[in-house]
Amino acid sequence: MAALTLETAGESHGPALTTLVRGMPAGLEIDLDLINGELKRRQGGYGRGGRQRIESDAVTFLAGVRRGRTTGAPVVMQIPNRDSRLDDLERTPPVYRPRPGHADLAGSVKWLTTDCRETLERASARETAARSAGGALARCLLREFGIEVFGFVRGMLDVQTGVAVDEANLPSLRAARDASEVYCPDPDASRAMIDRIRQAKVDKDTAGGWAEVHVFGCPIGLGSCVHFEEKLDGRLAGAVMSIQAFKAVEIGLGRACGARPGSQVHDPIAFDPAERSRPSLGFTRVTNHAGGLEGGMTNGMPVVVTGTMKPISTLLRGLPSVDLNSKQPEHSAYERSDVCALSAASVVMENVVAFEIARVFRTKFGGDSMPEVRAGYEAYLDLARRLPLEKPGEAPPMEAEQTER
Ligand code: EPS
Repeated sequence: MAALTLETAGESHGPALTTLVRGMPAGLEIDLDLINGELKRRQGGYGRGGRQRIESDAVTFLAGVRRGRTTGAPVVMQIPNRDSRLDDLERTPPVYRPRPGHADLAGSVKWLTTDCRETLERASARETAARSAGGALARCLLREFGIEVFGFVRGMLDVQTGVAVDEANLPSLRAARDASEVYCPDPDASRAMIDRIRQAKVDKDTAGGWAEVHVFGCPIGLGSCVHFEEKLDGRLAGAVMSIQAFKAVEIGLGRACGARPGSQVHDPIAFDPAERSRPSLGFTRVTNHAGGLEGGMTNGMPVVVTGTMKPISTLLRGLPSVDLNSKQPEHSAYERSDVCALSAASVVMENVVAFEIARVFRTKFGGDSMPEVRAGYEAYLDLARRLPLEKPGEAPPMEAEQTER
């Protein structure tokens, strides 16, 4: 078994985007509708620009899938760019006036050029289509084990929804979110956000905000408390922070932890035998300030991650900058862009979070094929339910436990 990894490649106006996922077990059924559905959602959201009317994202599998199932070999997916014009100088002229907030300045110096075009094509959030495809593929695996991921827009500027998310109201929340043009399950907040985006457009300005992702059904113990690079909170923070334009990531209570004493932060532990058959093994909490993660591992509560997206750095009215050739003051260049891409970013976030959960899931349960993964998963939960084991490190005989039940 290879570790689950994700790589993407492709320029915004190149011929195609490519996704490479290694480490998927053989025999996983691919839900193409799920993957393409996520790509479609990522293209939408109120405030997107003209590019999305040109593109119609869908994946083609180039390797690793046969007759709708993974083979165990690396999976390669491709998403074509309809607006492919990288080599057309007239349509992609040089850009010498970097946009504050964009990768333009740092990237141009990095690649020793004064043409920001090189950077903007490489740094573009178009790449997130490829990353979302990888995450959606990972969701096909998670779903087999009852792990569900839900992302939405929590707020923008002065608008915040107080909507509560739990497993029981997931279907209705999903329906409400999917009926909202800004992917927020609260209709009043959605209307207010649309107003803010409209106003930003009138002002030739842009808007960001907050997206939130909840993961339900993770077994206790995914991640690590002994290998820093395997800590799930760290992996999630890295994955979310690496989405274009994200400036902050919080787990559970996040920043607010700093303003409370320990007694008002940590989630008291209880045990409910009626919940024993669930992946949380019967351990319950009334609060979930930890956002489902303690010591870098899942603790049986839903994983809750919030990401802050800054407003898009391409403003129609421009911002003070300099010409990289003359070093003289200039207004930053305008390139076709979005006024607000927060809704799309919430879809990306949902899928990158899913990928990180699938990654630690694969690490814990191993196996080369789906039956082996399933056996590993079930054996672990079975042992965990039998705790305390008779001798440390040893499982009690199956029969004894079965009669006890
Ligand atoms: C982006 C600018 C716009 C966005 C693009 C990200 O593209 P273009 O410059 O082609 O108009 O629409 O996002 C996508 C193309 C996408 O699929 O998400 C940028 O500057 O990052």
